[in-house]
Amino acid sequence: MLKFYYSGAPNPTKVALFLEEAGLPYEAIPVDTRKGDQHKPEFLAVNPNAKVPAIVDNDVTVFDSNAILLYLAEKTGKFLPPQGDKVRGELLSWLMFVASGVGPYAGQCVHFRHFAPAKNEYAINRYAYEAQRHFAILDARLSKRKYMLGDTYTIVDMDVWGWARLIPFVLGDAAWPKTPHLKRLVDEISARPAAQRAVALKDKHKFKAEMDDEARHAMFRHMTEKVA
Ligand SMILES: N[C@@H](CCC(=O)N[C@@H](CS)C(=O)NCC(=O)O)C(=O)O
Repeated sequence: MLKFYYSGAPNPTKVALFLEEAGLPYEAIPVDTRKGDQHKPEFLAVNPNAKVPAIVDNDVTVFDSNAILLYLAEKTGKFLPPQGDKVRGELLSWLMFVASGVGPYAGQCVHFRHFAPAKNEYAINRYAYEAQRHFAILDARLSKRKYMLGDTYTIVDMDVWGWARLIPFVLGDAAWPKTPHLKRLVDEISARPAAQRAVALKDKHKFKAEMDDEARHAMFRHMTEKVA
């Protein structure tokens, strides 16, 4: 059975959404990143980048949520747009846009707003600005079409949902009114039974909740290792 290495964080949750939507049987294997499970040799053999999500599907190992979504969609033929080079170009572009822009900027915004040991206004504003800018680009696209690639619900929408549903945590409660079309998509997906099961998956395991010294050591290693 497909092994799914996960936590309740945004990137694993989008893969959980696909697995639930597609009805694929899977074994959920918790990786408690606040306890340092991501650095254990058995997990590094699956993902040398020490991050969730990752999957092992027989002899195929895939890490990075965006790669996993594309792999699973192509394997099952589910949640892909209609055939055609034009829409294939759009699929790849928007997946990479989320992978290289939305995810990293939203993630760094969360880090500097909520977890960095000292308030750094420059870093907070830079990442908030970029996260907001990326979300606004998604919003503009969704102002003209139901889903990211048109009329069909695809892996790009799942990818977008993973981070966009956390906009209040990323940017603050005042952010939602700035991206109403994105909120419309998030609300629609969040209401789906598969999304509710994906979000509830984290409750099947008791993940560590405290962001204490052990968690900071596991997740923010730069705090104890000087590079420059
Ligand atoms: N590009 C990767 C990023 C994965 C990632 O940052 N995962 C986070 C959870 S959302 C993680 O494992 N954090 C633990 C750590 O940084 O130690 C993806 O999209 O899967």
